Amino acid sequence: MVSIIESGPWRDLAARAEELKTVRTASLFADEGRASAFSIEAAGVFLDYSKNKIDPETMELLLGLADKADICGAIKRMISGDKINVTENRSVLHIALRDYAARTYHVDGEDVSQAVRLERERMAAFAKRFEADSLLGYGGAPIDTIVNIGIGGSDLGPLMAVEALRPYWLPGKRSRFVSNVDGQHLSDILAECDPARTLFIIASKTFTTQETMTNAASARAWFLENGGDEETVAQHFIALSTNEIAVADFGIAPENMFVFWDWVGGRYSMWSAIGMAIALQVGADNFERLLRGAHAMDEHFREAPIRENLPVILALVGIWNRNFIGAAAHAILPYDQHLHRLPAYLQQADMESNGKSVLLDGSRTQTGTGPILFGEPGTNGQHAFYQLMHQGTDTISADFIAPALSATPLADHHEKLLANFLAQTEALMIGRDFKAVCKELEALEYPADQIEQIAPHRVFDGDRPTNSILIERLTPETLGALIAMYEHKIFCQGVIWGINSFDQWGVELGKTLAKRILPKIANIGGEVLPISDHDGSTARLINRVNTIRSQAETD
Ligand code: G6Q
Repeated sequence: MVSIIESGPWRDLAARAEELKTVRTASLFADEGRASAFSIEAAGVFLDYSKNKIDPETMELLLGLADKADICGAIKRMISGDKINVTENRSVLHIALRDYAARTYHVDGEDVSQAVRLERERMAAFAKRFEADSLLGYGGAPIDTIVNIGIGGSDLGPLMAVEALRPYWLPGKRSRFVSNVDGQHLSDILAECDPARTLFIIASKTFTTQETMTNAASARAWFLENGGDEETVAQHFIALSTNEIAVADFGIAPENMFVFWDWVGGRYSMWSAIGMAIALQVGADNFERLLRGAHAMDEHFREAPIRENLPVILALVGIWNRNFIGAAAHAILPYDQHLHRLPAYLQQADMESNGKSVLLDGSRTQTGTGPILFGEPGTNGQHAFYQLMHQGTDTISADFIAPALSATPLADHHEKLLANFLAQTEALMIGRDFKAVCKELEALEYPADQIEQIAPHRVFDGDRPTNSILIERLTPETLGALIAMYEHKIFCQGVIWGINSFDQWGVELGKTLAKRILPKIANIGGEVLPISDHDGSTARLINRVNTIRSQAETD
């Protein structure tokens, strides 16, 4: 496989980046049409990417790169069910889960659309029963609390969306999420639950994940010890999974299982049965609105030419910043408190998808791939890590995301939030040079020697690349469109880098080693066994842990 970095567009982009080194992004706004030329809108999402150091020539080169990587062909291969996840020999068809255009999707020649529709209907029917208070617990009272037990892709999407859609929560219903194998996570949540009114959702694609199975078993034991019995488990436990045998082995009947399929990647699964917690917390109709929002972005993604294609453009700007401007980290900064789990969600979506060093043909990549993602809601981040973004030694690119209207307005809070959203991208681009700082300090009548001392610390280099992503308000539709936009962006970047965005072998080694170590951890007050076959550091740490545990008192 010829690496993309050997291609003409890649080399030309590298040369263009050199030429632009001495150009200030702000100066590019001499072209009055820049902001409108470098903006694009689709499915209720408006993207302004004009505060990146790009010009029309750069954009043409980036579009040439997309052509060279055959983005259009790759999109077609994905939606036609080709097994583009080559290392797991799987199709990648999360868009089928939210198709409302009556399209058909095929895996191994078999139409999967009908199965998707049926499962969507089963989910909606179940959610409607919950909403109508007709899901009853063992004592006859309606279930009002759901506890989603899952991790990674079986946790982050539902959790993020439930938080984002808080204004749509059904009154009197609440949801909790348990992911960590740390027993404190489950215990803390169980302490808030009434077993007679709680539904446990065991969300696991494989139904073998250690954390989830451990939490599920402990939740079941707690239920049985606190009023439930084997007969009433069926009223209080449902499973979301692809593994019917393991679900049955756990004791959950087929009618309490909602299925999805191996062509739905874990981190792309919130649109499937894995979204059950969302459907229960905001209602089946709002869950459908979420899926329809994603579908609208999908329609745009598959139909729009690449130069008018929002996810493609976002991907290209990201490639430019990552590979040619040198931004190895990318911040996700939602100016909406309800999106507070979006950075964590996208961290998985992006870093697990594109955190790869090997190309599809098995050779090592010669260029940077997925950036480090991090973020916090604005304005909180401004009082924490933005310092480094403004004045640190590394360039960090960022997506600033905001709704123009608040879902729950309060006094002038939203105006202040928006002012900060707008000011930060301006500040990051314009910066403040030494002369301007001196002038300011002179106006404040600072003595000359102090100005000399202080001024360098107050200089902002500027030219920090940002995207501004604006939506009218955060609704199920705009949330769906936003997430679909990011999914497609990640996919396009993976295509250009020539990597498989849909496997995650990098999480395997740690899991295997944890299994090996588990039997060596001493019981409280138990015997310490000699540790061998580990590196010196790990062996010593195990010994130290075991010494503490063996000397501790049992409760
Ligand atoms: C996502 C990953 C991973 C997965 C979890 C949970 O793409 O595959 O985060 O979602 O490991 O897996 P299960 O759903 O199988 O428990």
